[in-house]
Amino acid sequence: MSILTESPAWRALAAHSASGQPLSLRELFAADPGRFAAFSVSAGPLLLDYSKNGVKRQTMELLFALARQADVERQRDTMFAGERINHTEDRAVLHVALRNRSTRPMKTDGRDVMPGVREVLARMRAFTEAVRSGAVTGHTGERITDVVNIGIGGSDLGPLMVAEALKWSADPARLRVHFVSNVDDAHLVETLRGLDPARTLFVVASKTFTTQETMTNAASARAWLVAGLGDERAVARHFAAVSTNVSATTIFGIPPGSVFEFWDWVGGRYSLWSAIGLSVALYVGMDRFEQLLAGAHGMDEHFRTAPLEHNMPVILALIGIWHVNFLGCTTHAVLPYDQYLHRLPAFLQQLDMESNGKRVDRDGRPVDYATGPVLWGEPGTNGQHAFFQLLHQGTQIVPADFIAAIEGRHALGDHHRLLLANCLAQTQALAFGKTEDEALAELRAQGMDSDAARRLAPYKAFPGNRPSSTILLDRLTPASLGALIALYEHKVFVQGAVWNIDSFDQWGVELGKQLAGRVAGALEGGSPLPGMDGSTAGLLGKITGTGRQQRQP
Ligand code: G6Q
Repeated sequence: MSILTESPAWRALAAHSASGQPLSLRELFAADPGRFAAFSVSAGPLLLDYSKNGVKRQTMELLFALARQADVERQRDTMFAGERINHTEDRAVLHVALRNRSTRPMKTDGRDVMPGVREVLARMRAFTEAVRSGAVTGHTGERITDVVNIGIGGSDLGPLMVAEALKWSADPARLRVHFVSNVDDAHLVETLRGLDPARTLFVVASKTFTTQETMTNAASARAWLVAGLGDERAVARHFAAVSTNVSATTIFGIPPGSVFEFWDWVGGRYSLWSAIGLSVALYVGMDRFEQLLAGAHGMDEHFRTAPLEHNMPVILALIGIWHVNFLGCTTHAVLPYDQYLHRLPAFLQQLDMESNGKRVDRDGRPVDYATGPVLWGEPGTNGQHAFFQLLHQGTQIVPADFIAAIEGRHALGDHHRLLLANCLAQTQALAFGKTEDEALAELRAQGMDSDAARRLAPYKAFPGNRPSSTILLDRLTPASLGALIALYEHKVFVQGAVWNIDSFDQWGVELGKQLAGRVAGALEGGSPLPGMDGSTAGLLGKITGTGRQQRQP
C-alpha cells in the first residue's frame, strides 16, 4: 500500500464512498435549495457549476482535506517560484511566466525570466505586424497571404486549437493559417494544394528542432518552395522558426531575425503561450494574442491566491479525483457546446493524458491507485446524435464537462438559444434521468395500450445520477479562452500534485520514437532486423514484398 492510499484523508474518502453516500442527485437537489449557490464558483469570465456531481458538502470537505494533506498550496507555490518540479527532466515549470502581465519578477535558478519573455513578445509583435501589414513580403515582393505552421504535439495542438477558437476575429482575405503535423505526406500535400509559394510563410514550430515528423515536413515544404520560386535564397524570407535550438534553425537557413526563442522551462504541451503561438498571433493579431495571455494570467492569479474552497482549478481537479479514485470512473468527456472550441478536446487530451497518464510516483514506485482518466470529447450538439446514448443509458459512468458561452459570437436566428438549451437539457437528463414509472406514464399519456407501454418503458428509462460539470464563459473572447485553458492546466497540476506524480515529463512517448527510427531503417533495407518479433517482421515483409517473394516457389 502506498503512503497516499493509507493516508487519513484518502481512507476517509474511501469510507465515505463505501458508505453508499451520497444520495441520488434528485434527492440532493430536493434536500438543498441552495445547492447551485453552494456548489458553483466564479473566476473572472468563467463560472463552474459542479452541483450536478454526486457530492455532498461532506464529500467536498473530505476532498479539500485530501488537497491539504497533499500540500497542494505549497506545491503550487513551488511551481510559481520556478523550482525544478519536473524532477525526471530536472526542469522548472514556468509557463505561467509567459503570461505574467504583472510587474512581478519570475525567477528560476535565481534569474528573472521576465525580461527575456518580454523581449520575445516584442519581437513577435514587430514581426507579426510587419507580415500582416504587408511591410514584410515574400521573396518576389508579394504579400504573405498564407501561414503554414509545421509542428506536432505541443507545437501544434495548442496553436491549432486557439486559432480555431479565435477564427471569428481573423480576416481570411488578409491572412489564412494552416497547420501541418502528420508525417503522412497527405497532410502537407493537401495543405499546399492551391497555395502560392510566393505568398506562403512557413512557421516551423519545434522546441527541439529534431522531431522526425516536423523536420520531414519542413524539408519537403522547403523543397516545394524552392521548386516553386526557383531560388534557394527564397527560404530566408519564407521560413520562420520557433525553437530552443537556435543552431539547428540556422543550419536550416532561417535568418536569426525570423527565429523566435523559448526556453527549456516551457513544456511542449504548455507552450502555446510562448512564441509557439506565433502562427496564432499572425492570424488574429498580436493584441488578441496578448489578451489571451492576460486571460490566462487572470486564472493564474485566481489559482495562486483563492482559498482552496473557492479555487476553481482545485475544485475541478478534486471532482475528477472523486470520480477516478472513489467511484472508479476510467474516462472523462469534455463537451464544448461551441463550434469554435471543436479542437479543445484534442488539446486537452494531450494536456491531461500526457501529463497525468503515469504509473509511477515521484519516488519511482508503481502507484496502487488510478491516475489520469482517458479524456475524450466532441462538440455539442453533434455528440448528442452519436455517442450520448452510452452516456445516458450505457453501463459505464462517464463524468463530463459541458462548456458553453452565455453570449454567442453571432446573432443568427435562434441558433445560440437552441445550442444553450441543448447543453443544459443534456446535463439535466444525465443528472435526473427518467424512471421507468415516469416513462410508463408518458407512454400511456401518449395513448399507448398498457401492455405495449410496459414492454417499452424499460428502454425509455434513464437511470440518471450521471455526473457533469458545466463551465460557462461570459462570451468566447481571447481573454475568456485564455482563462479556460489555464483552468484546465491548473486542474491537471492539482491532480498530479495529489497523485504525487511528475505531470511534466512524457517518457511514455519515447519508446515508440526509438523503435520508429529502427523500423524506418528496416523498411529502407527491405528486410527485418535481427531479433525482430514475428508480427512486426511479418508486416514488414508484407510491406516490402520480401514476404511475398519468400513464399514464391
Ligand atoms: C509535449 C510533448 C510533445 C512535443 C512534441 C513536439 O509536451 O513534449 O508533444 O511537444 O513531440 O516536440 P518539438 O516541439 O520538440 O518538435
